[in-house]
Amino acid sequence: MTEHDRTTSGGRRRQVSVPDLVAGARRGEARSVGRLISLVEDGVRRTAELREAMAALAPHTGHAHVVGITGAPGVGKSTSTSALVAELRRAGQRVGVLAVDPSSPFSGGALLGDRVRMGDHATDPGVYIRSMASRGHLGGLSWSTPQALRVLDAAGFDTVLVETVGVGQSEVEVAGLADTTVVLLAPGMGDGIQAAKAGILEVGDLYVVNKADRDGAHQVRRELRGMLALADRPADAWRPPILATTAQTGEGVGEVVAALVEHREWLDSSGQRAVRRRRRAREEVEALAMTELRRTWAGFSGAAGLDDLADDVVAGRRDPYAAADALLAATDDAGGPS
Ligand SMILES: Nc1nc2c(ncn2[C@@H]2O[C@H](COP(=O)(O)OP(=O)(O)OP(=O)(O)O)[C@@H](O)[C@H]2O)c(=O)[nH]1
Ligand SMILES: [Mg+2]
Repeated sequence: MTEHDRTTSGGRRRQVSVPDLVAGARRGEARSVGRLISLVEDGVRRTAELREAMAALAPHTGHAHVVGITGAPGVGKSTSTSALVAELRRAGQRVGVLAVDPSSPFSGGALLGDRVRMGDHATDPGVYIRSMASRGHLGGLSWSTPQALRVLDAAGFDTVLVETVGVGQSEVEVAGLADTTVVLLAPGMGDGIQAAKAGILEVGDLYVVNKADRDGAHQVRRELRGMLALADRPADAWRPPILATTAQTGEGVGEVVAALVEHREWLDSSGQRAVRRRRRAREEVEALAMTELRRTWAGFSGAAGLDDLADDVVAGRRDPYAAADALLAATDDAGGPS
């Protein structure tokens, strides 16, 4: 995205006001949506604008069905996402796509291949596709991705697909963000073992074995079925279906959409949507508050500065509890994290 309307350090007036951007996004203008997400990516450097934007967007959120798509590198997440977009468009939905790269603090380049794979939708005004870095620090996914999701939600997309590579904690994190989490597997990648390791057996609402055209797809399904059967679930819990797709041809993708609809209905009838969204909001508020606190603490100088307190602890002049108390007291004196 080269169309950032960055404010310069000289404080020159920005070209587009936040209310204009929000209004544009609400009309479904891709350019405004893109600029708001850039604002999220710029994060702490543009806090005032970001706050203004989030305040203006808040009343318009809550409509979108957020679907997380996760799985090991190369299982076919981007190809599946593109096929899902096509299917959802056929059903008349407006669809947003957020491809989050949790391993990189930079967006754009690394996901160039995605732009090719999702190129079919590049000129469709009912589709918005954006790659985003999630930043390797201060909360990762839990900080920036929910805010980008809020932009897409307020922009009126019916479904928002969030693609995240399953590396370590990220599939658990994406599960925290989504209303419905789709875990993708594929034959020939040692996925069975990986699945157990990465804890994805707990997070999936739908399991999709992609590359069904390849040998071994049945085997993966069988293994997965066996492992999921061992999971302890209450009688009224959602039972994650295991589906098979060939994302390249679109085969089986209709069934995935049907399962998404079923899960969405279950979320509503069981009350789980509210439970999940509250948990999501709690984590978001906590992550933001922690970020603000750290920023405040890092800015302190003098007697209660974090470095000075650390020196006191190292030298034995204070114990860590007393130092923590002093830090918190100084935060209060500073008027709290505003
Ligand atoms: N045979 C076969 N190949 C597939 C299928 N779906 C995707 N592929 C291929 O698998 C490769 C990886 O697909 P991607 O969609 O980029 O996978 P990904 O999970 O998004 O990959 P990363 O984002 O790099 O983790 C590409 O070469 C695809 O063409 C399928 O159903 N069958
Ligand atoms: Mg991909």
